[in-house]
Amino acid sequence: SHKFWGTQPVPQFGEEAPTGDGWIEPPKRREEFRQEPYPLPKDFEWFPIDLEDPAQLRELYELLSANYVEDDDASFRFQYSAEFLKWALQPPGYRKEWHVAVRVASNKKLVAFIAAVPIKLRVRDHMLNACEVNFICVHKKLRSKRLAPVLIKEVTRRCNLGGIFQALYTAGVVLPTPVATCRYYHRCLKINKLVNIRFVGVPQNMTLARMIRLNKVPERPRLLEPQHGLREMEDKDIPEVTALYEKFMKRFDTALQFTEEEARHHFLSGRGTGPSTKDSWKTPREGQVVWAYVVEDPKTHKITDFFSFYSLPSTVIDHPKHNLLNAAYLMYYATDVAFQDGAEQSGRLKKRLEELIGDALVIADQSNFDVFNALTLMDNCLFLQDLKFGGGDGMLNFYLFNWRTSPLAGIKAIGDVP
Ligand code: YNC
Ligand code: MG
Repeated sequence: SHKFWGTQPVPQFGEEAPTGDGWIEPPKRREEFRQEPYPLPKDFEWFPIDLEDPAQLRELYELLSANYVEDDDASFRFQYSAEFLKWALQPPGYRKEWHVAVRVASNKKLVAFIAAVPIKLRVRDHMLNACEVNFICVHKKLRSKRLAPVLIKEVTRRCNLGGIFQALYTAGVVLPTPVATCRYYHRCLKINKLVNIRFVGVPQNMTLARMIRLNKVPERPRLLEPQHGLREMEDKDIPEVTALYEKFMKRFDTALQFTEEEARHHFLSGRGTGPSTKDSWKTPREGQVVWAYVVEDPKTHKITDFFSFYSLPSTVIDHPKHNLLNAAYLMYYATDVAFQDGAEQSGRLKKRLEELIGDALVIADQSNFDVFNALTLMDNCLFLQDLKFGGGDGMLNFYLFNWRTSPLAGIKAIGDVP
């Protein structure tokens, strides 16, 4: 029943579990791929969008703001900022020709988009030079006309011409065939507003006042006290952070691999402008997309832990008072407690992660986020429940293109909090 996905090099539903890991279609030489862009329906043309041009970046922002992902009952729609789009689409080594746009030939209006960025992905013991595909969007008026398969084939062709044959992508919808499925969890911060916009309801046996009290977070990050050593991540931390990240992520079946340059991009380049002040943890910078903190051991000056989160607001659709839901999303974190013998079994890892992510919640709360979101992956299931995250309706499916592997229990603890 999947007219398009049935033709693609992805595991099909009902196929036998693979016995080994590897490609589905073998790599080919550049000359063997189609050299010209796929044809578009008449009236449309491919457009080499240039995100360095503020006007074109603005057009992309507007297309996505009005037409990108909504929740199931069309109450909220992602509103990626222009700064976020630049940060996500221009990592080190990005290729401009992998930002694929479609516009109406007559009036040049932007109506569809898809993008790939280069990544280095470890799946079990294979290192893949791959790409991550994201931001597929077709204008609402052009839906169900089979434009999406053309976008996907075109971005695939361009990646193939660049010598890339595997991809990672995520989607809320179920397609053939997820390698992992995670659930979204939400830590409510601004209860009044979240109830007001119906992001959450007040449970039967609860009052609003009690709900507010139960969800209150401290006013100051606990680890910010000098004896603990929490501070904003700085450029000089990047070598240690990159090494700590890599060692921490070895514990999982799959992970992105970052060079120092890439880590610098992911953790520091989205930080916006403006000085780093003592109070910067409660005053976001102009255009800030990413928040990144380290714990520096006050005695040894070693970086022992870090965490990061990013800002991704959603439009509140058709609400008289509020038009924006300010959401923070947990990104990467690591702690050297994980390398101590028996840290997981003894509960020491859980305790440390509760301290770290608990402080991330305080910083997000002070920076005026309404909600803090996290997925059931990595070690998140250790702290979600006790830090008062609640399970949401949203699921996120992870997919690999042209790579076979058995299901990744390694995007760890898939499924619900125990
Ligand atoms: C989706 N999200 O199943 P079949 S996530 C992939 N990802 O094909 P039409 C999708 N495929 O089932 P529409 C998909 N959603 O017949 C639908 N499809 O085989 C498949 N929404 O095409 C669908 N963004 O053009 C069906 O559908 C075929 O007009 C139908 O367009 C779909 O970015 C879409 O949710 C999603 O803008 C563009 O609904 C549109 O509905 C829309 O008739 C709102 O398409 C925004 C939205 C999805 C966000 C994301 C990840 C994208 C991954 C794409 C796959 C990449 C593969 C790897 C390529 C590189 C390889 C290398 C090397
Ligand atoms: Mg379509």
